[in-house]
Amino acid sequence: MTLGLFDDLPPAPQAPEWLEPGAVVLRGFALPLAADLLQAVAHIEAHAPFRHLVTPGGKRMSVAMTNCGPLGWISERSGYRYGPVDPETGKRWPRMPSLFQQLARDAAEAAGFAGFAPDACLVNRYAPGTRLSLHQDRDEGNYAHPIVSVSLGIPAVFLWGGAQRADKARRVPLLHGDVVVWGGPARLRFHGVLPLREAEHPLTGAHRINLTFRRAG
Ligand code: MD6
Ligand code: FE
Repeated sequence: MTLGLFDDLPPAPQAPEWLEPGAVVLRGFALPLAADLLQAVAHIEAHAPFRHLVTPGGKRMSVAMTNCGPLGWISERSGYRYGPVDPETGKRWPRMPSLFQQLARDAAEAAGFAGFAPDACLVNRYAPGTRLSLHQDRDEGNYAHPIVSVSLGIPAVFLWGGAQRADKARRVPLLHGDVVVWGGPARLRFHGVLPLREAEHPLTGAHRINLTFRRAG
């Protein structure tokens, strides 16, 4: 039974789940903003379509990606880099909505990283079967800034590894509205995403959307 009286209240904040010092899962942190975030993604996608990047090694990534903000993350034959222009359109990446900036700042602060001002937001789209193998986020100039990663849509299992690729990775289920922040001593941890299972979400259909905020410049 539910009490109608409480139906309009925001969800109760959940305790942060620390993966290790510097790395935390904030359950449901983005939930109140989810519909607005997805509307903004639709706008971004209309200007900078999702595409499957090819790794410098020549493999097509199963994750579809686009970006917003002053800098976008791209893959080229010569390697990964951040740049102000979308190579597909020749135009600058769409602006980072202030809602995105505020969410990233608030989540980073909740994880102990005050004053985070991202200049890059990588938008990732996963379909069932899409995976992301273990990697480090190491194309940013300055590892003093954390990474903020927002999950929307269908569930995923996040892999949280160690300092070496071969280190045993922990499996962390991520649901719609969950936010993971990693920085400080955990900034260069290996991480990835297991192949997504078939699922449907009322706001995203058969997709997971991940927003990854960085300070790249
Ligand atoms: C996630 N994504 O989707 C985590 N990193 O939950 C990443 O770690 C990531 O999607 C680098 C490039 C693309 C990504
Ligand atoms: Fe990553």
